[in-house]
Amino acid sequence: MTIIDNNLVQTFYKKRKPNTHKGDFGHAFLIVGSPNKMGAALIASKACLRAGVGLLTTNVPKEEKTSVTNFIPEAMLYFRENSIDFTPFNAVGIGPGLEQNEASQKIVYTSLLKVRKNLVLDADALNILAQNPDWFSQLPKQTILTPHPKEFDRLFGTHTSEEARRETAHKKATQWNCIIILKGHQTFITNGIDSYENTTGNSGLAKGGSGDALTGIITAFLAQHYPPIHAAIISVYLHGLAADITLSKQSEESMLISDVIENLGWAFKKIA
Ligand code: B4P
Ligand code: MG
Repeated sequence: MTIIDNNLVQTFYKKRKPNTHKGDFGHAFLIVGSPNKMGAALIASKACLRAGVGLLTTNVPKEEKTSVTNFIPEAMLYFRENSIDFTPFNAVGIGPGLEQNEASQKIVYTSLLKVRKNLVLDADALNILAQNPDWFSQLPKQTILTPHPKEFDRLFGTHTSEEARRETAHKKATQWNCIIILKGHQTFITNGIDSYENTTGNSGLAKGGSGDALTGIITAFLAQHYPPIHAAIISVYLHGLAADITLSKQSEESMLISDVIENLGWAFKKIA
């Protein structure tokens, strides 16, 4: 087991060169949000942009247009009613704030077939996968799954300890050639070959929206051409580090994920 700390992240973090343009930093696509859960879409989108992506397009229901444009003018929009052409995108994140309905199932399945690399599945995208286990065989190579323990058990059966979940995660990552991020205190990451344990983060993250931000950050690093295992490691590390930095002005009780996203910049400065 490798510990995720500043030294490890330094070995692959790519500091920006001065002579670069937005095309160098990729185009992320987030399929997120539904009429009752637009907060998740906004959180994931904001975190994605704060994690350095060159361009972000956010896929939301058409009636939610103004919430995205008002809150995140930097994001472009792609309405859910259209069938999706994935060709412009370097990385795709699906799940935060999505609902588990027929339309979402269709989107998840289409994405498994059409997105051939750099895919992140979270939240209801994972719950939909749990209901359709045959789809595991369709996962693009090195797809990143980001379950919390409850989502993990929906995917792979009930477990009685974290240790048991870690063992299953390792086996399933090997079986399906994917990366599993088992979230929680000391988040565990495995690609079925190597395993990692995170050292950053605090219980201020135990609040709605924290996982949505992580999905946005991972999608941003994938779009920036990080290999999926590096994208997983650096995202989990920075997400936790930004939460630790937030403790200088907030308590674990008062912290909001919006504060954490605002502190991503300070977290980047600590690894640069
Ligand atoms: P959902 O409705 O699925 O919650 P969510 O929208 O996915 O929440 P969110 O996206 O904000 O957080 P996530 O966990 O994805 O309902 C969650 C249900 O699962 C609830 O019933 C809850 O009780 C249960 N559940 C969640 N976590 C559980 C756990 N660890 N054990 C048992 N039951 C659990 O992402 C949270 C993020 O914050 C992750 O990145 C995580 O690593 C980080 N984080 C949370 N607590 C942390 C801590 N103490 N220290 C460090 N990091 C922490
Ligand atoms: Mg979540």
